[in-house]
Amino acid sequence: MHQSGRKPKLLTDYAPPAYLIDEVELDVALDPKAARVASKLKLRPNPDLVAGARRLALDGEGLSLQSVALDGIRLSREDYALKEGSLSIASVPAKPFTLEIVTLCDPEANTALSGLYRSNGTYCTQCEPEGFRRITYFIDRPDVLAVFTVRIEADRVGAPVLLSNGNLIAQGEIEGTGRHFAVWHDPFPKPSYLFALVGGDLACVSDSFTTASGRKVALNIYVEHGKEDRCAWAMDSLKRAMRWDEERFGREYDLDMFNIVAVSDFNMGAMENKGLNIFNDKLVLARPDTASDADYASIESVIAHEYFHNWTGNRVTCRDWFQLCLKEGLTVFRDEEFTADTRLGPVQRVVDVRLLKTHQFPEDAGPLAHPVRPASYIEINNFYTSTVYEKGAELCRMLQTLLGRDGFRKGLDLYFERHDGQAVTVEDFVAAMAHASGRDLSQFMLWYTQAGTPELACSLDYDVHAKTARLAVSQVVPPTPGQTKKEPMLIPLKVGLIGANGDELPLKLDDDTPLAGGLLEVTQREQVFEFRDVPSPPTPSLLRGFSAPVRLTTSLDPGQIEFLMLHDSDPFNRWQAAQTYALTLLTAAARGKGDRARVTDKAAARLGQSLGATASDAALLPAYRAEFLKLPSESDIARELGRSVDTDAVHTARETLRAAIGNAIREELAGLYERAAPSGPYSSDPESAGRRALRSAALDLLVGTGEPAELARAERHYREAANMTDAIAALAILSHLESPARDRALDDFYARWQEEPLVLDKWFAVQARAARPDSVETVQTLLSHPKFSLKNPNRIRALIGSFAQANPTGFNRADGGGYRLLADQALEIDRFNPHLAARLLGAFESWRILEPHRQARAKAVLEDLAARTLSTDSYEIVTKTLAAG
Ligand code: 0A1
Ligand code: ZN
Repeated sequence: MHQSGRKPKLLTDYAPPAYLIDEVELDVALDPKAARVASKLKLRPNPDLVAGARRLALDGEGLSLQSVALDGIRLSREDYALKEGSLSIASVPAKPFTLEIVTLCDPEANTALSGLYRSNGTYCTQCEPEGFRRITYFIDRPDVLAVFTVRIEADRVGAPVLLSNGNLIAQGEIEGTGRHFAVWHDPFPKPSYLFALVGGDLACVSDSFTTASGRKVALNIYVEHGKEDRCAWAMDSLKRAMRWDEERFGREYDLDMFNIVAVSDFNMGAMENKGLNIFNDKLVLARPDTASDADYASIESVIAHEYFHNWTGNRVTCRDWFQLCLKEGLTVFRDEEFTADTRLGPVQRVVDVRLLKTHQFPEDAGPLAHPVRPASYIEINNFYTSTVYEKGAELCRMLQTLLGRDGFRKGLDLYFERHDGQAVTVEDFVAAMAHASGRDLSQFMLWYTQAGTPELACSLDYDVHAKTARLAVSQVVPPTPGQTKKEPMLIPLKVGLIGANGDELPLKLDDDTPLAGGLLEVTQREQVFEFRDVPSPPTPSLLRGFSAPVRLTTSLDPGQIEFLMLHDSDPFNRWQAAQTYALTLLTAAARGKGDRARVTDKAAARLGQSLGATASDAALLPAYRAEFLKLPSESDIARELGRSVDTDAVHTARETLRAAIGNAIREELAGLYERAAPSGPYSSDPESAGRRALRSAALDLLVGTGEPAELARAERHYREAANMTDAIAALAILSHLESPARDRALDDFYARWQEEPLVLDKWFAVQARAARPDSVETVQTLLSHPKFSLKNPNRIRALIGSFAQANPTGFNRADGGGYRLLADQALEIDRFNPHLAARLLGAFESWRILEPHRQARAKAVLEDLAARTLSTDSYEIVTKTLAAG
């Protein structure tokens, strides 16, 4: 590995490109081992730069160069230099010129799945962030925008379908060769990372969409033959997303055609290439018997996410990769809003915050913490993180909270008006928001540059005589790697004061106008807000709707939390109160030893009663009620403990509370379970999905009692399941147990689904996640299962990823066996797919919060990894994970 490739790149080193490329003509002859790419580039010196040295450098990786010609004249070997990673031409004209380059690449040998590769025989591409340079020599950076025309030719039988970005402008046979061609033209200038090409023998499901202005757009989803009956949900989601973006943000689709291709080998979820989205098939294919409600939900949000990128990412793109959150944070925010508006309402916030806390909070608290806009990176592939995506979305949400929905929309309109067709920065985005609203957002910019989750402490004092309630707020942003000193942030803090009878009290600060929306703006390290005319001692509801991504501590006592859990009118905070109450019991139990490790039956019963009351309240949405029955996860408890975590003690604490609640409200849960039984055929609508979620959550608590009758209920649930949601829910519950019922269900599932890769992934995943003493051995054995293969990323993630990321007791087993297993597998995967290996190694990020014994085991394995030959990707993760102390 070149040491130079390991030098951090810095945001402050940004310099505009010396040359621009206005037009690209690509001629791609597909071949499994030697795909020939002829490119014709129209270049010109960047007019924004003072004329300097006329040296041109193009990026290229793993290419076999056949020829280079400048303005029609073939260059000889002395005219250019070829180093690993670049092709440079010492002297080029000071005016526009044409470069023609012919290269070969080997799609079949491309196991990194970046550039042009094959998935089950289909040719496909992945160019974000730096894959285009593995297809041809180019100025492969997002601020070089060109108009692409692409001719593809391939064997007619092997690849009857030929696709690229934009609109199809020609196609035909190449007589006497058995080959054919297609020509695609994309009128919108785009950076190379949005290029895509597909060639294969695929089936197509078609539909159409008429835009608000009356243009008809052809919609196509391409899948492997035989999978056509699993595309309806993706297509439906796409059409709803297109309509919603018109209605909510005034954004219309802009080409005549929108194509989606599902492939089975893909490093991530999906990719927003202009007019030709390429998807991991897991995020397209769904049928009630093969996909769960969770799969339906992911498909809907990722289809929407990639579609929304057409404006936030493609029409307006990023100047450089440090600005990744500009497109990702904003697009995640948009897809979250889409699901909230059209499907889940307030439940969406619970789902999003749970995800944020599970993945982003640990990242922000650990050695890999980085600002939403990082200032340096070694390998950009490592920055497709929860901080950039999910925390990035929270920043957009805070802007919307601060400016109001209309203000945010005006800001976004101005952003599109100013920057359509440009590659821009976070500053440009925030400036549009500031100008449209007339607000100074300079303090807000700290959210993009300071890493770490702010800690917000709130306490409320009531003065009976003055009838005032004083809310004292203080904020601390903890130090993170490379950032020891932090400035106070602008934190939107939504609050409410609740009277003893459950009524909302008016919020009056200095004058008589009640505080709009309960929104306070915290801007200083210490601040006091005094509410006047408060008739009686109130219970404060703080950080409503999770109005900022902070860790909140309050002075609330258990009685007040219990009160909020039953009476808060803010649905998010009502749910949060239940979680907080449970977490207080769980952390106390996990910290204790021996008898103190027990959750008292009395406390558990109280919690159970409150949870049961909400879960049974038919006036609430079933999906919302289900969220109450889901106890905090083991990773929630570990995060809350923050240090000296013993994952076995965490597991025991949670199992104890689960059993105690199950016993305390068993009858109520059984009643809920019965009442939520399915009626009629499967439907993915939120009401039906919510009922299934409620029923499974009740089942989980019932089985937690250990009663044989409840185990039998779970087995029945599995046997009678008429859809994948119910089958997998029962299988997951059974998977943790030591019982013939578990083995029967697993065997049955395997027998039924062994030939369906996406469903079989669930079988691997459910076993990898099972919290059992032998889980390391189980995973080890499954690694040699005939159906396991390191060839397919979904299979790797299902087994190894699920184990490392979703099985805290197994992965953190006290003898270090889980760490060793992950390290060995990651080392092997690193040789052929560094991006995937590095992502798996991210599972070590929280090792410093463990108790000393486990820490020592993890450290030894990490040090061993650091001493091996690693890809740049894995090197960055391993060294940073070890470094910060
Ligand atoms: N832009 C895509 C995510 C993505 C990133 C990298 C990839 O390959 C290395 C693929 C997809 C999205 O946000 O959906
Ligand atoms: Zn995205």
